[in-house]
Amino acid sequence: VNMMHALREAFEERQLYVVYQPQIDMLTRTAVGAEALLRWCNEGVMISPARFIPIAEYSGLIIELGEWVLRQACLETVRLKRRGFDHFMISINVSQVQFRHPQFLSMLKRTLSDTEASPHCIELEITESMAMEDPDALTALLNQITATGVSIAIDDFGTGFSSMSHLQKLNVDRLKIDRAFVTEITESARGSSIAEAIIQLGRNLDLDVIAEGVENERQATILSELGCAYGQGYLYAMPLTSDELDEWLQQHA
Ligand code: G
Ligand code: G
Ligand code: MN
Ligand code: NA
Repeated sequence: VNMMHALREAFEERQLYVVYQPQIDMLTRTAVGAEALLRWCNEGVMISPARFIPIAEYSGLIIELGEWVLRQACLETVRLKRRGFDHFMISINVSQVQFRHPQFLSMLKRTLSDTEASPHCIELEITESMAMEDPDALTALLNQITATGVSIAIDDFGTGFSSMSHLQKLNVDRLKIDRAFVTEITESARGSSIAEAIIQLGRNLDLDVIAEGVENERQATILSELGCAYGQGYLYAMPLTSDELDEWLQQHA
């Protein structure tokens, strides 16, 4: 209850902010986009979204908070476009509570039109477990989102139990290989087998694949050899503030 109150106050007093972690084309080593990640600095102490997102979900604040993050990301794409980064894509994590909200689609459309962001510069990340429930409703929603021009990625891919036949029917654009499987790559002889299977699945279903949590060159080399197109992780860049992203892009775009 304390934290719920503090979170609402932080939101109202604008103590929450969004950072952007670059996403890289593994062949050219240039930035193609970034993932928006929410941050809360409470009296000098960082509180992880892994802790406060569940509270925001429970209290319902996630609806306003999620809309605010989407708006920030849309405005960021508009700002980057003015600076010449036309096709820079920003990915936004969408909570299941937000995603199931009856007004989600209208909120998305309204935010795109209010901010004048190009839908082609926005990607929504849903988790694998969200992608597996209530097939008919989900299929319809993903089709409606895709019709706006916004892309869909499945986050933390490999940690759930998607059936391939189900995945094939969904309007999805990209799979994000969970960090755990990227870490495993260099840990044993068969450590890359799950990453490899996901990359192959992406190829078969015509989906892009991005590896998250890429921390060293060995992982990057193996992923690249396996045919993984995109990477994200501390090897390339930490999550950056909007100003830091500008500076970083001077060198990496
Ligand atoms: O940035 P960090 O690694 O601390 O994020 C921890 C978790 O919080 C990740 O699972 C990430 O997806 C989630 N997260 C970060 N920002 C947001 C956000 O804006 N909305 C939602 N729903 N989840 C977020
Ligand atoms: O669940 P999701 O994929 O949205 O979470 C992304 C989280 O992973 C963010 O909190 C981000 O800070 C974190 N992250 C990003 N790159 C790396 C990395 O290279 N190593 C580790 N350990 N964490 C990372
Ligand atoms: Mn994510
Ligand atoms: Na993830």
